[in-house]
Amino acid sequence: MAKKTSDKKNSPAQQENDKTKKLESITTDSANQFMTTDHGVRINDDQNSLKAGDRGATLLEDFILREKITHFDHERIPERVVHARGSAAHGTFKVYEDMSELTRAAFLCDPGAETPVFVRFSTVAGSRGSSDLARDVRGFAVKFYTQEGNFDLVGNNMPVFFIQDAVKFPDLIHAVKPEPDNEMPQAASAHDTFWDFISQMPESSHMVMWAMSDRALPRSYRMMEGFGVHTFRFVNNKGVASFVKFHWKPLLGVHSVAWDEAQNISGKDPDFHRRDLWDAIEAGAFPEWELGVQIVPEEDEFKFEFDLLDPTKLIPEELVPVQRIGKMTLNRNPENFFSETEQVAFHVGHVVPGIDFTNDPLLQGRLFSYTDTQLIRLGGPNFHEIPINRPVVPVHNNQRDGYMRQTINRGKTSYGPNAIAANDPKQAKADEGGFVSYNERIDAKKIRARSRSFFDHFSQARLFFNSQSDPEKNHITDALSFELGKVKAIEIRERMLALLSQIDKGLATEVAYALGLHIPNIALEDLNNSIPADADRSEYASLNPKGSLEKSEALSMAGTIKDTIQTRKIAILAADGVDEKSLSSVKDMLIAEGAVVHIIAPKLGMIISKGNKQIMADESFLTAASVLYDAVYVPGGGNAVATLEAEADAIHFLNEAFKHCKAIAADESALQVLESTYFFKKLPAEYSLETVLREGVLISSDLKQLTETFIKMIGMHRFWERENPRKIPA
Ligand code: HDD
Repeated sequence: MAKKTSDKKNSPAQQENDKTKKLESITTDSANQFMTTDHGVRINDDQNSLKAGDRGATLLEDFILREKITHFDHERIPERVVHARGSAAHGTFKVYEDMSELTRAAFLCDPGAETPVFVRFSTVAGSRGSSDLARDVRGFAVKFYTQEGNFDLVGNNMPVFFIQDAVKFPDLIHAVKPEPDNEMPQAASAHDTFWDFISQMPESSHMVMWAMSDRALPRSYRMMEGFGVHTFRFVNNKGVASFVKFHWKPLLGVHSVAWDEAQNISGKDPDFHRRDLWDAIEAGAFPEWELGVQIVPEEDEFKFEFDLLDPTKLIPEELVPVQRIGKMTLNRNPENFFSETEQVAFHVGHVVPGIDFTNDPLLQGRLFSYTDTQLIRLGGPNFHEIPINRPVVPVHNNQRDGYMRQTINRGKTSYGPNAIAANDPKQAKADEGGFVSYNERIDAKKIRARSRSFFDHFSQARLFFNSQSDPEKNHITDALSFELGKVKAIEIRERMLALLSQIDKGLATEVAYALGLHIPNIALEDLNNSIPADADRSEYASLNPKGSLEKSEALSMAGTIKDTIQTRKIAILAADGVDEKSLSSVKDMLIAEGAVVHIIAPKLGMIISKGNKQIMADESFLTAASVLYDAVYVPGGGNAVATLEAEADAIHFLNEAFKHCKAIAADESALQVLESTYFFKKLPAEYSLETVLREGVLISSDLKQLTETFIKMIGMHRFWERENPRKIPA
């Protein structure tokens, strides 16, 4: 087995830590190696099978052929039943300050310690080959390889969930997955079975608002928040516990794309998010998140108007601020997708001393599901031995054997107590790092029921809606009108309208208008159809209190970080005759700010500038599309301007960028190109910095000033106000 000698070693993307070193020892590279069978025999002919004569039948004896075909036949494993499509990266985590007052978790107590992590982002509903840009929740699963064993924070990019009890998870997933008779639609919730289920489960209202918001269409995995969702527990050395909610805050801000754009990206580049993550890390632009915690002392458990154990509720940041306690940096792409990204096995039950569970019934069910699913997906109980899953600390116990066992356990004993081996491996006392479960008092009757404290199904859905900016609210209205518009059964649409009217009458009225329906009069008590057979309906009736908080700023993306253009993709449209200075000066300044700039021309190859300089085109109008960029610049240059003005694809590029509310800038000498767009005549006649920053379109002859303003515009991400009232036919 050859040690890896990849030239990636010298790139900034190759960062070493404990986990990397361990993986390195079993990573191979075939450079300068002979080809062998799986059993190490060198192969002389990999082009022809062994035959009885050169035109004869193939011989069964051909072990090289048999081995190769057999291995190929068995290459696939079942995809994850949910979160099948994902991509991952390695990195590190460092806590800012000693958190030992709250938790004994060693990796959170030593600011000097660097903990390796492996993070997998995913969509939920689609198959492995589906598009990254489906409207969906995104998985955000982090494996911390700590010195006390692995801790997995298996979260999503939304802080709440659709259901309150794990027993409903298979129903939820069956409802959202493609319908079983015809396996349609792929990676989409816009169909009858999903909304049929949702329309009878008012507890999903809050999560539905998140899923119909722009949060379901991230611009990048690097620009998403992450949430542990459930309330967990921190436990300190004295055994004192506090409730904790985990957050990931991206340092690039939280940004999304438009729905029309998402649909287009799905066709132009279904790997958009995967590529974006990979490219950023390869370029050394390492994505970063701060780990945040909301802490609630045990004695405050009942202080809130919602139940901390209810996973359809968040703790508004106004009530309990998020403390940022550390930073995660992703700095290395995997070497091999299957071995690492596909075989990684996360589990909410992988905790370390100092982190513990609560009785959230969704969390409790998850604690069973994750090991169980790995048994079928990875084929047996030894999946913890797959390199990506191994902790960086030694593993010793009396578990033995099973399919594909890797460890060679020495000695006679695989039981305890044992005298033969002096009772090794030994149990560890708490002060030796042994995991001791939090001593929660339990005194209850065995019962299948739901606590009444879980029955406010609407007030946080309303809080979320009220906290959105006007464009964000419009997007939610449009998303619901789209999704329910794809539903065929009128009664499902109507039930949804009744649910929506409990959240916000105006929202329900607008969606009803789009669907050409009236809001039916269904009483609050009759909305919930998720009730046990013998239950009294009234015991399961939804509640809809007003809620004491009107708005929570943190729930909107409008106020996110908007002062960086790091890794933003900018298109420069050019053709022969382009003014080289107008192109290069803007390009260089954008690159200096960390942006990625592509020159897009009518064809690939060299562009000859006005001054006869050769400039390489990165893409042509055939290979590129405006939906793959964040902003567009059009430089000057007489012939180039004439070419672009006559190039329908260039005009479409600009119209579409305008439609998707992106920053557009042009050298004044390229005015003609902009004049040919649909939107030009709709721009305000008066130009001031204020109108430019409102409209997001800038035309100027002062290239330095143009670039400075353009950089501000790109940092603002999108000019969503543009959508109303103008729609662009692009
Ligand atoms: Fe789950 C995978 C997140 C509820 C059962 N889940 C999975 C992954 C993420 C989440 C990010 C992908 C991990 C990876 O990248 O490999 N799941 C969540 C969150 C939930 C949640 C944030 C609610 C708060 N999940 C949930 C419930 C159940 C499951 C209630 C079952 C009772 N989830 C699974 C699973 C998966 C999974 C079937 C599929 C693949 C895997 O576990 O490893 O066990």
